[in-house]
Amino acid sequence: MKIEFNQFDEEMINKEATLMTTGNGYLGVRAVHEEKYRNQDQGFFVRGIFDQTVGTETAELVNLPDITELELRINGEIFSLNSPQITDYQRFLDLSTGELVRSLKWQTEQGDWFKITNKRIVSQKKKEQIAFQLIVEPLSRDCTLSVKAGIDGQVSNGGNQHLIERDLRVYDECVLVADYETIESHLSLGLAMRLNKSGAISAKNRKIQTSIQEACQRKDAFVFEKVVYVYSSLETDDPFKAAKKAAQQEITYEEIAAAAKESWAEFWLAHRVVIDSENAFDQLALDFSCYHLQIMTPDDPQFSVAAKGLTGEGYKGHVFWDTEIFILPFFLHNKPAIAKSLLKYRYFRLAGAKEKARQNDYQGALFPWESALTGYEETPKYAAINIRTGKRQIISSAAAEHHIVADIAYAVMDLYQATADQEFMDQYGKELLKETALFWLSRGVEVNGRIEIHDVIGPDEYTEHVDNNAYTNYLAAHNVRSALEQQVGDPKLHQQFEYFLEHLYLPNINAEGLIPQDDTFLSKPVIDLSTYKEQAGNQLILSDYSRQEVIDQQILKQADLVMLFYLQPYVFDFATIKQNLYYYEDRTIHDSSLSKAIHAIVAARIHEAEWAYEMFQAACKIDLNDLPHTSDEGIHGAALGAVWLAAIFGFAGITKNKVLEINPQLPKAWKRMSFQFHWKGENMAIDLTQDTLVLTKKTKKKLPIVIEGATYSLEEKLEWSRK
Ligand code: IFM
Repeated sequence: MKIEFNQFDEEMINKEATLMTTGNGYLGVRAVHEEKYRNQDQGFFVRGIFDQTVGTETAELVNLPDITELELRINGEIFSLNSPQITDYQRFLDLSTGELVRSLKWQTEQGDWFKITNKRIVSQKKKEQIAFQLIVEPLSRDCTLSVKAGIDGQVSNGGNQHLIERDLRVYDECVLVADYETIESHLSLGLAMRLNKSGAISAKNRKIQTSIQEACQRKDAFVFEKVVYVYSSLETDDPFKAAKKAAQQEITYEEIAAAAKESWAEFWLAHRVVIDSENAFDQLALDFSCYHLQIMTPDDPQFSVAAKGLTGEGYKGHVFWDTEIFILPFFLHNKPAIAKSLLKYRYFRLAGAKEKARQNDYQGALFPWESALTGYEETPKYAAINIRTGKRQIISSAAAEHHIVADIAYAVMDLYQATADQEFMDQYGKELLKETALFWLSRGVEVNGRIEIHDVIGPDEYTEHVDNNAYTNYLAAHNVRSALEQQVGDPKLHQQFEYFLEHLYLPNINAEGLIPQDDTFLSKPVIDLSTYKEQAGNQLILSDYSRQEVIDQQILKQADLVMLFYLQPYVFDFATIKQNLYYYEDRTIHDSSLSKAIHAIVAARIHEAEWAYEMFQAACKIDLNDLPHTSDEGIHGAALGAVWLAAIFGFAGITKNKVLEINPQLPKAWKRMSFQFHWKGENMAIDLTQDTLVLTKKTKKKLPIVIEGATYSLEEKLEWSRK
């Protein structure tokens, strides 16, 4: 269970930093090397610390002071990975323990050899704690060593300064404490670093550091440790005091590492998807996904998951539909309390969503396309300049990608269905359903006796400002139907819901058997997309065509109707799904990282397990590929969630419709698959081979399960075989 890079390559430096991020949902530390390198982007983030300063269009997740840097000198020579004499280089993130390790041998210009090992681990239970260790072993002769380490506030988000340094202190000669405040959002931040050695302190240019010098005997080891604590005013009134207090307690790297490793062992025991595959990479990709899902997700309802987790500055730390549709299901079926917490985040932000609806003359709640701490719209107005047209591209998602409203409602119902938690529904779910349903009542327009939804962007962002996007209309119907089922509001409102549902236009199959993605899509010209499909993810099409030209053709960036098939598998019959999957996939470039895994699920459901497997494997490579810059700005959080979705809802073949249905579709390469799945308050163990299925749970409570069309009752154990 390791992500390894056994060669230092400056070109890969930021990819490594992203992929091997350590964290715990509260904080994330990019896996930057301890030394400074020219293109290395350091990143240290705490969920919820957003700021918007002059010159920044929207709030950004603040990149916090650097705590990783460590300057090492041996006999006066500064250590660098660019030194020509480095052997036995190994660097890996052990997913099973959450520990990042780098070890190597270095020969100085004077000809002496040293073994240098750096370790890093983030505590899982004490969320504010991070530990670092450096071990230097002189292999040739005695030496003099010096290290410089501390807290470096000379940081920014791509040049935007967000922090004011308020105070820097040293306590007990080995505890450095720094106090910061964000410039506009006025959040306080206390950072403390406990060192296992004391030295000369300096504090200037927003940097506080200790310089330690020591002699070290041959075959002895120099062990240097740093334990860092970070608190903010989002948790405590006096973060400086909290950080200082925490750092004044003596603790070793090994103690912190032992506790963190125990937490990870518990996590994997309960939540690992175990695959016996011909391709070992499948297991690694699933482990990588689960690891990142765990470290990207806060367990506090005031916060949600950023599109890049806490691994980089990409998308400014904003929250998208990615959370409810791609990430939440992993938690729903593994740790339902976290799924509830993610929906509470939306509940607590209803004010911003209602305000956005009001500003746009709608009723109810129009959730922002991009959300941060406040819950108000955070989508930037413009994207990068299109090098073909020379024009800044307007981002229309905030104005039209309104399906996010129904996506949130979908997640509310998904949660209710899986947990049967009436209390959650009464306390949070109903209000979310009511406000989102009210939005759709006002969003629809009546045209010749039917309700239509105009001027939207569906999930496919290569098609803009269209009427009656099928995904949006069906999800809106589901939203309003759910509100009616839950009887939110008064009888007058129920009548309005009924009227909406009776009159809403739901695009259905045409004479050719196709469901129109929207009113105009099928009448647009078709072009050969094979070159672009081969280079999926690169948005190459935008260097050959302007955005408008892309919009005006049958070109999809990502799953749209296919997304609807995934979420509402019971609405269409098998033949319709099959025909439309072929048709729309042909026109989909998969330039969005959210696309292939969803196609894999739907392909598996139409019994195209091998095609599904191809798409699954491609989805696994969104971050885990050899290309140096695909993940520089952070991991693709939703894509990692979707890898888990593809395994569970694609290959294990789970569909949820009040009862659980299982139609296994393992690809040929998979001999076996086992995982745990939380459903209706029960924790089930599911074990599959090509032709068998064993379900076990701890209680005798009867649970109906449909397997390949036949209904069974699961008590403690159910064994099923296809033959
Ligand atoms: O939410 C997605 C969107 O669907 C495609 N562009 C990237 C966003 C963030 O991941």
